[in-house]
Amino acid sequence: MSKPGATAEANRQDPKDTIFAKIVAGQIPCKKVYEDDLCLVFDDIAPCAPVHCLIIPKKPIGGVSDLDGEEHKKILGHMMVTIPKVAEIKGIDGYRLVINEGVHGCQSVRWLHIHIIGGKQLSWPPG
Ligand code: D5M
Repeated sequence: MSKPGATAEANRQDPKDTIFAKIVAGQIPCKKVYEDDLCLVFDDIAPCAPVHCLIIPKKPIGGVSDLDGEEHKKILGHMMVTIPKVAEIKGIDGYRLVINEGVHGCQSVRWLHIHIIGGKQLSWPPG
């Protein structure tokens, strides 16, 4: 089943024109969970579990298929080591990380983000 918004048009968007660019710029509000120089974490607007956050880089990166080079390695590594801090803030000790990439991956916002999903017993496979 496809997801509303995960369209070819959305996935052609320049990351700088996405809603997450506006969140990073402080032009629209978010429920902030954590922030530092490289990344921002906020609650997903449409949570699929009791805890559902998004961790995003502050620099515009469209998605996994745009990753390249040392700066991106640093940013992604930093995001990964930030995730346990987010889990601690949210009080969860088990969770799932999801990155949707492109139309077939159901990505709807073309700014790289990792979903952090938890706060309940999750099932597998995700489908
Ligand atoms: O995930 C994109 C996610 O972004 C989706 O779960 C909804 C969420 N979203 C969209 N707009 C907002 C705002 N304004 N605040 C918080 N969360 C938002 P994807 O994997 O691209 O489908």
